[in-house]
Amino acid sequence: MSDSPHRRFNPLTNEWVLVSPQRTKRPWLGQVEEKKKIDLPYYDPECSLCPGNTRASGNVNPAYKDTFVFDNDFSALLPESSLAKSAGQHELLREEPETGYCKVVCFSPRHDLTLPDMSIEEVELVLATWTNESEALGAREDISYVQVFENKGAMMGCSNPHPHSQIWANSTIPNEPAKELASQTEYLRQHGKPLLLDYAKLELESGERLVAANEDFIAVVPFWAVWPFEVMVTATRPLHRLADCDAKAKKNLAAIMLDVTKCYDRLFSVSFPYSMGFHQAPYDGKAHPEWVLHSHFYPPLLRSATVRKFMVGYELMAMPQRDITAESAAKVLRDLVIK
Ligand code: H2U
Ligand code: ZN
Repeated sequence: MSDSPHRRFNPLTNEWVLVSPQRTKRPWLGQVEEKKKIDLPYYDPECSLCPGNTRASGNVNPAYKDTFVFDNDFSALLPESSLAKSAGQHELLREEPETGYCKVVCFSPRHDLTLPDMSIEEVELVLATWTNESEALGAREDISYVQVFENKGAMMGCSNPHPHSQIWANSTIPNEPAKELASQTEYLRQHGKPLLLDYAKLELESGERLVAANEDFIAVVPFWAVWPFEVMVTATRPLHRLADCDAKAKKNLAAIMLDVTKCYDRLFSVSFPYSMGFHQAPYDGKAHPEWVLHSHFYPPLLRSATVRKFMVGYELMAMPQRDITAESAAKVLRDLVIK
């Protein structure tokens, strides 16, 4: 692998990333900080997500025992929009109504847990909840796309440590999945095979960017990763959405999510912050043979529990840039996966 500056292409988004491996002689400078263990209570009377507590809206959470779903009290999308699709607007000043639904999904009644602290059965239950909610929202006439995501840690703007995720469902397909849809559609047209299945095959053959693998999924630091320890989990067979996973695939997906999040926590001896989300095939009423179910983990940390990567100057003005290569990052993470 070249040690000189180069750029790598992300075939899912059609964007390039600048890689400057010469800037780090070693993949990871090994600055280890004291583990700042924040002892959270099992139940926090002030937490808006704990069982039995009252939320900002005045609604009271039930005494839930496993997962719990509610409509976001501060939804970014609403089922109705008063904005009319106006004709005659200038092409430089376009606006359109956007409608949808926002949900919050609590993983557990336990305030002090995070995904990697949970058992595989508990993670499977979270997957089942995401699946059911996605299918219910996706079945609606007014929905074209369902985004499941988790912001973890204050560094990623997460407002509350209580383990939870969100689901936003839109009437249109948002930017990132729209780019992925175009690329995957074009790749299938040209090659007759889904882009991500071909990519997964390459990664399984080479192994150099692999973090974990099982019969249905691989976790890799993608060739085109932007964030230092970015990981993509992708299916290795034609699964389009969470709902396409049978019991075995669901177990394997839960297992690989635990592999990834546990090795993340070991990396800098800290509860590892990230934004994670699933990219499922759009729910726009069309068949999606091009689409392969996958998730992206975007963690901000670079060298320690406190040294983060900023996407600033050059990244904002020109293109994303990274120092450590995807291969170096993958090796560090792979060595931290418990076999
Ligand atoms: P984060 O995952 O970014 O922390 O967001 C939590 C969501 O929970 C946030 O979108 C919602 C916020 O609107 N929320 C409620 O719906 N009710 C509350 O009482 C607190 C938080
Ligand atoms: Zn709580």
